[in-house]
Amino acid sequence: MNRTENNGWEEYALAGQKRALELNNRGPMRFDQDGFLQKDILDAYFRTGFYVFTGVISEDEVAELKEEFDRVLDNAPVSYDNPKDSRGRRVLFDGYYSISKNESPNSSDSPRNAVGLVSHPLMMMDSALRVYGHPQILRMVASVNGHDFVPFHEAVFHKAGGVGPPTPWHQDGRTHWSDEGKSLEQPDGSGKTHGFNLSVSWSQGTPENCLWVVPGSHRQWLLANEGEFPPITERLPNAVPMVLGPGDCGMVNRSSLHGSYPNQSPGTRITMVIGFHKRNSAIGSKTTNVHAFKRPGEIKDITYTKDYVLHRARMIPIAIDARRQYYPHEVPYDYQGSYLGQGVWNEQVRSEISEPGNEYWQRDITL
Ligand SMILES: O=C(O)CCC(=O)C(=O)O
Repeated sequence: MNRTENNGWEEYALAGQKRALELNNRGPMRFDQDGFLQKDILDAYFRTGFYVFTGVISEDEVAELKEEFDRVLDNAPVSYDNPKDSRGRRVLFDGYYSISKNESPNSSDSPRNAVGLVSHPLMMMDSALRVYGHPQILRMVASVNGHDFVPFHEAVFHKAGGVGPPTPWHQDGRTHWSDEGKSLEQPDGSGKTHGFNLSVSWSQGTPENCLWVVPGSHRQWLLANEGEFPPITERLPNAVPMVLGPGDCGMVNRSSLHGSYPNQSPGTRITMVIGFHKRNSAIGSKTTNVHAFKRPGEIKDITYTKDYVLHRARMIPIAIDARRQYYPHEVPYDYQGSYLGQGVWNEQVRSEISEPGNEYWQRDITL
């Protein structure tokens, strides 16, 4: 029996969808005459801790993302011990795949289905790099973080139909809380922040396979005062599903409590998480970095220097230039932030950003 037939899941999912629609935090990106997101959108994001932007990525661009990601999945390693794909080919990005060992009775043996996460897609998929330079997305980012925003981290979540692993309930932000666990981010978005995850979707989300968020949970850290996150086996009564269709983008404050249930539905969910910080929330912050690794699982203590942050910021103008070359008729985003290095895209830069031991993601910014 799957979860949708069992134990009140259907009622839970329906009630969650109803609550989600009542939040008024969903719709297309709308900008004012100065190029900033309309105030009602920003207010809804600051109030609820997330926002769904519909129809951001065009159908053609979604098709390119799907096609390139299919190739990445086809080249997944058979296992962590066997760096060959299922056709015996060398894995181009060995070490970048997180593979789940599935005990489910529906489990398929396909190495593709076992992939739960692919880290650092900007150096694997030119279509992903172009999305990273998308002018509407970057205008939205500047509206939330100010013009001198800087990168966070990127990865593709792959929740295969029937076998997709859950994502435990968690709040990502670990740095900018008071001793009592109050958010240093102010209700209007000012102050130090943990930035946001932007899930770019190229699949059809459903309550069964999508990310769920607890609205308003970004104001208080559950781990403060020796607190804990609830287990993902718990269906939180206030959580709502963040359902994304192909081309939609879901922005989630990294302080919000979020997670996803095991995907027992037939539909696979694929979302690429990209994200950005305020530069002033990053430089000088002392924290534990969990992202600057080939795949999740390691940690290091770090204080972010200006040099570290500005080197990583170079990926923004690189992506804008890659997009400008591919879409010569589109008005490119004019990045006002500082960065170190050349902000252009060519084959020399492709080698630079993927140089072993000095890959761009070695300066990912966990906050
Ligand atoms: O999409 C998911 O299931 C997890 C996303 C997430 O936890 C994150 O981006 O921090």
